[in-house]
Amino acid sequence: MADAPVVLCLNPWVYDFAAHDFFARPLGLLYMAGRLRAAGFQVALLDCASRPVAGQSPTGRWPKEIVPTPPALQGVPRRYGRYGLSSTQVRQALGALPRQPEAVLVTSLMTYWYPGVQAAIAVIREYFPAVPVLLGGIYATLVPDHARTHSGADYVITGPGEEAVMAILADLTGFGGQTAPRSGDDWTYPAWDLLADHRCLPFLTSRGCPFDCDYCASRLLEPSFRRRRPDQVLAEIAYWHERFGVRDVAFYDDALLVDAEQHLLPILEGVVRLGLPLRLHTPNALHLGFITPLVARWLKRANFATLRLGLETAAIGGARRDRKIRAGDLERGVAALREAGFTAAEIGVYLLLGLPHQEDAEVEAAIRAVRRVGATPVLAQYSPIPGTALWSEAVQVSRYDLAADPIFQNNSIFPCWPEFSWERYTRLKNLAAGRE
Ligand code: B12
Repeated sequence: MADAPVVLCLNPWVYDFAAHDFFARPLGLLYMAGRLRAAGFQVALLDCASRPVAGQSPTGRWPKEIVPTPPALQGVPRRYGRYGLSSTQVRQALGALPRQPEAVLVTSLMTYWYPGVQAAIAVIREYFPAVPVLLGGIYATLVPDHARTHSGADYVITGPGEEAVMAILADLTGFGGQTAPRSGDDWTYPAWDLLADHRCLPFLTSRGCPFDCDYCASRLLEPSFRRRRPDQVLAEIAYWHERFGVRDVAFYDDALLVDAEQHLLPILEGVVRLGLPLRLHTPNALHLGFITPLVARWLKRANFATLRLGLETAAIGGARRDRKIRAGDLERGVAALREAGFTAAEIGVYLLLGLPHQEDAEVEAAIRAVRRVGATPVLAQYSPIPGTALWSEAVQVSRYDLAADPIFQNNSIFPCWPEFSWERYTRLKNLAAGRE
């Protein structure tokens, strides 16, 4: 295998005003790395957005280094920073690679984190000026023209990148790769073993979402809804548990509970049957309408430690933008979870804040409704996303030229409020936290 081409897979830094590692792992890049390895390439990983491994918590603060605020965001009363490894640590890791890679694969996440992509690619250029850089991921998919012009990558690839990368690498390296051994349902495991940190396994039991909510980009990223077989899911979780003793599994699925009796419940039954000592987490929201008493009991039995439910647009009593919430879903879903033994503190309900034309009264009513039913409101600031149904309204109301620069899609600056207001934000945050 010594002659197989080396591919460096790189997860850039996070550049933002605020960022918290809430089970954040570069799963897309790990999937790419898994596929490349299965095809015979040698793969190295550099995760610039990693945190020190010390300590037990799979979530927490990233080290932050203050960097100059981008000119377009001058005036925002917050400190801009680079989150993750220091520049020296990244340089050391690049210098320590046993040989120059034949190609570098860079992933991307939030559209407005592109300064991290640019910075990472610039460092790669210093070390390996002639090595082709391929960029993919969420930023590359949602704003490809911007990525082509501004990222510094040689290739910008949109959408699920497995097939495209194989073709480009075959072209660049002349290495056809071996046929990847396919599992029964065609999902090669992500190369999670390459991460230094095995505290948390990011996990997908499905790709895509059958819903199409106005604010969400899921359909643009993955047009079809595909699920793995429950036995395959279980086999993968058991595999990682056996190999690394993983305790925390964070599901990234956009629609984990759809058709639960055929999908999630058999998975959870298996987790319980095998006696796997896991804590399960859903940092990405669950659909409230699918939480029946049976589902709630299984979530409890299988030891879900972090539950986030999506109420999202907070339009209690009004029909707005959310294709997946019906009247009564909040009450019924939370009642089922409470009945199953979850406490109010354990049931977090995401409420989107900062939507175009959203009145504070709407958010306040939703916060109170969530508290009343016995759950905990969690405010999630809205990030406008090109290509979504809500985009044109967001562009219209924003005080920034949202389409001109994805930097303005940053949720921390409340791009769809008439102005940034700490006072307004703090008041709603306090209300959500029960500090009225
Ligand atoms: C899991 C998730 C999270 C996790 C963390 C994820 C992480 N790794 O850090 C959590 C829950 C923490 C999170 C938080 C947030 N998220 Co989020 N999240 C997601 C979610 C559901 C899945 C991302 C994922 O890992 N997918 C699985 C992998 C396998 O897919 P992938 O990364 O796209 O990779 C594939 C392709 O892109 C491509 N690819 C990837 N890399 C590469 C590289 C190369 C070279 C190539 C060729 C191809 C390629 O191939 C891969 C395999 O097919 C997406 C929605 C979605 N469906 O994608 C939203 C999403 C990315 N999040 C979004 C938002 C808004 C947020 C929040 C701001 C929400 C909020 N208001 O609080 C926060 C901010 C986070 C922060 N830290 O500050 C938005 C993006 C907004 C934007 N402007 O870009 C999305 C798109 C959801 C939406 N609303 O539409 N998120």
